[in-house]
Amino acid sequence: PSEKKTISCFISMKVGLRVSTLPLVVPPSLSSHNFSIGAVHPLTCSPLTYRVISPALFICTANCSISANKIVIALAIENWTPAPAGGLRGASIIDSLDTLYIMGLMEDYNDAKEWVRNSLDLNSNGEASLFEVNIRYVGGLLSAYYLTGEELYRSKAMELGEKLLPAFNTPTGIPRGVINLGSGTSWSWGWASAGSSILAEFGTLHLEFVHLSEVSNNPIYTEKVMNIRKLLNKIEKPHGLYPNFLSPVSGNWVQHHVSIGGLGDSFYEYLIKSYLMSDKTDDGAKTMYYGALEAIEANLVQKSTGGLTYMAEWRGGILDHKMGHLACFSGGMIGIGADDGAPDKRQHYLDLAAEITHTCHESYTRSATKLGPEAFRFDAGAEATATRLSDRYYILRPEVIESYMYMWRLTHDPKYRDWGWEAVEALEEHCRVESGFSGIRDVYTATVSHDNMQQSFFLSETLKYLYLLFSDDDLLPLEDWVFNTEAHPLPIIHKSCLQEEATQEKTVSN
Ligand code: DMJ
Repeated sequence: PSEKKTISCFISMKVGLRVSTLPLVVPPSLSSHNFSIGAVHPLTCSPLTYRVISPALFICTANCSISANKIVIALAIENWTPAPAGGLRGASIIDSLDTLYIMGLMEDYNDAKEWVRNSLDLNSNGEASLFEVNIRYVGGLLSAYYLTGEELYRSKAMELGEKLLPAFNTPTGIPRGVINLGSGTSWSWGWASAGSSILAEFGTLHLEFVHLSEVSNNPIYTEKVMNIRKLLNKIEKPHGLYPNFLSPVSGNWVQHHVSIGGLGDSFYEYLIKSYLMSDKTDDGAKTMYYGALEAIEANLVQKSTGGLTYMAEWRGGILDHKMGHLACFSGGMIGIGADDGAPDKRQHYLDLAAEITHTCHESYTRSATKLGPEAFRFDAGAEATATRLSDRYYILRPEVIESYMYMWRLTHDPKYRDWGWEAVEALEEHCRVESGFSGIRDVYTATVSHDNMQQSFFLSETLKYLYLLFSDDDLLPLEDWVFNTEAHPLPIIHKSCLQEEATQEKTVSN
């Protein structure tokens, strides 16, 4: 069948591998997986503590009494997070499918798969976020399909993709942010100014939609996202910047607030990743990415009095010297894009990526828990610390660890593994609760107060990026995979693959 041809074709020609049978990634066996952390961290890593970050997902520490795997999957099933997905159940299960598989937790992975087969109902009535459903569910299902070759995931992803299409029925084709999957009606978030759509939401569909077209052989998904790009290219951008709010009716910016953190973040990430996922053929995405990065550097990147590089927020030309935890993904993003920048900029981009990652690490080291706040500031005497009570929480977010993982892969500087290990220890000490991991309300207080919430992205992103940080580079190599913004790996669509497909199609039609 054609989908099997496509899936096996995605494997990189560079490593000389041809896979004729599925799956693309063979899960490691629990006993044989070899972790290299001991080699770089002799001080803190005894053989016992290696296992904290082993496939058993942080669970096999000395005083662990419950089976590792059961904790993860029980949590996934009981604490499915309804909030982001409007009645759509099982966010934690879908978000953890690939993590479980990659870590070789096959018993739990199989339980999760059975849940998808028997209980995942995509006809929910409620307020679902197009963005969250796309990055967590479509991304999670596609990634599970590509990793395992299970048809179940492909058909669920296609069914869901089709249900998202009505959100694009607007005068401009810019989708609205909210959709009822049962009825197909869609509307804008009540809190977004003047019925606008949000840059980080409508700009974070490209990777999944291109792959939806791949697996369904239906170009409509690619057409929808290419139309968004066309409009963004056409409209005038203040100082070359992309504001966070756009009207899906008029196609104009609604206000001039620019952020590389919340509301803007993953739009930029998807530009460079679209380019990389196209095997560097998508020049439109490349041009937009480097153009945007230049504007960001000229207008948002700042150096603090203490010498820390950070990304400020921009409100109609006025800078707010605040950096959100969310914006810390940008170290990794600038890092993976460094190599394809103008030759005279490559080292500069790598340096910038390292500086931002360093700043984000500082936001962790300057707290009592060694975990970072939701936002930190560089004004009124503050240097990478939160000054407002409302910014002091940590909800198990991945972005800082994500940048460590990319910077480790790009430089192999052991400090990134050291920093990742500090985060492991802090998570163990402050976030572990009896039934899993919880966010905390104030990173500056060592006697923590838990928020009793384990976000699904902890399973899909935070744990996966930590696992990859301490694994060898050939586990999901960056030459073959891009991670969507929820850390779900999607294969790079290699040029040689497309050529091969075209030849085969020609032969068939002859
Ligand atoms: C995730 O759902 C995604 O990474 C998204 O792009 C931003 N926020 C969360 C994690 O913090």
